[in-house]
Amino acid sequence: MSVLRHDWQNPEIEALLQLPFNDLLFQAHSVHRRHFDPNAVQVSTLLSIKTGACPEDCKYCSQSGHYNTGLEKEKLLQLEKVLAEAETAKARGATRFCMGAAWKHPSRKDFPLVLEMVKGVRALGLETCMTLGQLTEEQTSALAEAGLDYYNHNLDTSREYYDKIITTRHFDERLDTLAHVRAAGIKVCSGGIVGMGESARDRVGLLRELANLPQHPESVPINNLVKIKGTPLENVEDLDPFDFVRVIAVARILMPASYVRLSAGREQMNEQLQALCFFAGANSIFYGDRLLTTSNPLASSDQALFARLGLVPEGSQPSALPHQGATRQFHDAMTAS
Ligand code: SAM
Ligand code: DTB
Ligand code: SF4
Repeated sequence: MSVLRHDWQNPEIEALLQLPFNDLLFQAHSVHRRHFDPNAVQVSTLLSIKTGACPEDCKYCSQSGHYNTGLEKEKLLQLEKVLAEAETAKARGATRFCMGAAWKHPSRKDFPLVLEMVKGVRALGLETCMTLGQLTEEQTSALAEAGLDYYNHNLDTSREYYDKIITTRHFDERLDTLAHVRAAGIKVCSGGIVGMGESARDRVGLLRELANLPQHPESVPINNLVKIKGTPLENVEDLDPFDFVRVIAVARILMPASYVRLSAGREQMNEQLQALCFFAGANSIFYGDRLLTTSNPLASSDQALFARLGLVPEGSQPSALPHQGATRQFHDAMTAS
């Protein structure tokens, strides 16, 4: 096992990002194998529990009230609807259910229902994750008491690039919420987005901030920007796909024991690119036809990809089973409902 470091410096990370591609992938994959079963992938399903009209101005987001993206807004969903979606996700083979709300922070009025959602989803035997924006210490403790397993709160980009992307909040406020989450004993899910016109130096900065947190996030989602019509980033230049793989690989090396999630943007990737990401150390995905407001690969395409690559969803059956059998079970579970 590698030692977990929290003192990474920019030049070291820059050097990793610039390694010849094969050297970088070999190093990342070696680290990956030392810490994880290289053929197991954690599978989460996402649901938007409150959609659109967000007061924040994140330039990438379909849900910001500052841009005209044509998105239909929705109030906070009813508990029954959320539980029904969670049951479907479970029947299809997901082990974690992630609920996202387009809020700057949860309101006093909505918070009790959010707590009920955590309890209800947990009672179904799923891990729970929420992403609700900024939290106070009191709210964080209440979520912990309700049994929340993970809180997703992304740093999104480097400190230096932050105000080019979001002006309605500060980078340090994100760190404050992450500290509350950690202190309350909830597992941390924090990552970022690439392909927003940032420089390689910004990618280094984002990765350094994540790796130098007092404790590495248990889960690190790496999102490739999904370009949304009507947002300021709708026409930003595509990131070289190999540079995306490099970010995954460096996240794996810096945070060897964390799950690295190949997150938004998979629909725009071919299977070969996704396979490279898995080789580079990605071991978690969002599974299901929708992310929050945009589409994700069809469940059937992911089943086929897993089968072709001999990947197995973590936690859905004993890992001792031969891959083909295990993959068939995953397929059966995923197509059951
Ligand atoms: N409102 C809360 C917040 O921002 O913390 C939670 C929901 S927000 C939609 C969760 C994350 O989704 C963002 O931090 C961002 O990383 C990711 N995201 C949003 N829009 C995206 C897009 N168009 N492409 C890629 N990732 C995106
Ligand atoms: C994360 O890092 N990515 C997810 C989840 N955490 C909440 C969200 C991706 C959103 C992609 C754009 C959309 O569907 O609106
Ligand atoms: Fe709101 Fe979150 Fe979208 Fe930013 S990323 S506009 S905070 S929903």
